[in-house]
Amino acid sequence: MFIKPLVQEKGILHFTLIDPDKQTPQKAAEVAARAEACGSDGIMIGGSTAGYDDTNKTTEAIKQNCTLPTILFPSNAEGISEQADYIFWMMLMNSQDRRFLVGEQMKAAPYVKKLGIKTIPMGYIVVSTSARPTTVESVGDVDRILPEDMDKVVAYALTAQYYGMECIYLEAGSGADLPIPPKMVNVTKNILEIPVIVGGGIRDPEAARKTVLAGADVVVTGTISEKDLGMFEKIVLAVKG
Ligand code: 1GP
Repeated sequence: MFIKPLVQEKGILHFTLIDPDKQTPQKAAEVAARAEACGSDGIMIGGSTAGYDDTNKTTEAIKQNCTLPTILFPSNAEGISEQADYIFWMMLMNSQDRRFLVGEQMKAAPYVKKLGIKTIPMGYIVVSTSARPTTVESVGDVDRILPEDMDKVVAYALTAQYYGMECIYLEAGSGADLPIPPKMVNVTKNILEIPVIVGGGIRDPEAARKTVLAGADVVVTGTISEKDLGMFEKIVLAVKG
């Protein structure tokens, strides 16, 4: 167990997502150091196109510059690194493609065992909040969940919990038009006994605060730290405040 004890110790958490394909390892290390300095609680490393080399180099650079826990957030079996502390062991619950349910996982599992990376079992649920499908929606071939589909999101979330997942992640997709609606966060949180991670499309402190007030245990931001580090710091403060 990793997420629940960390929430019990530190309260609501903020995780910083770094995509190894969107910046150099050096820049990623700088962002990680800023994240630690302003109070973020963990560094997630992953992206839809990141392969082993980029993931490994970026994780190594981050570890040299930052003492926060590093958690791999892979989109496929290539996105691993022996430098990382943890890996989100994800099932894209609403995928219609076997690859994202068990296929990529069974490719990666022997390496995860060999490299000794600690797993955090997580039910990943992608919600369609954007006018056009986000990358994760398209690549993941999702059974669409619309922002008003409360019963559907709850059914997927409970399925994840009953599988024994340590947490669930409500994902609007990187750069989504809108974050996960607070009502959906609230409904999901109220029915589950496991922590709820929320990310995608959170670009300002107000959206971050609404997500926290709705019941998120962990708020994830990614794109904003590539674009505006000042705004990123304000978001971390809004989550932690
Ligand atoms: C994507 O939820 C994360 O997996 C972060 O999304 O890049 O929109 O912050 P953003």
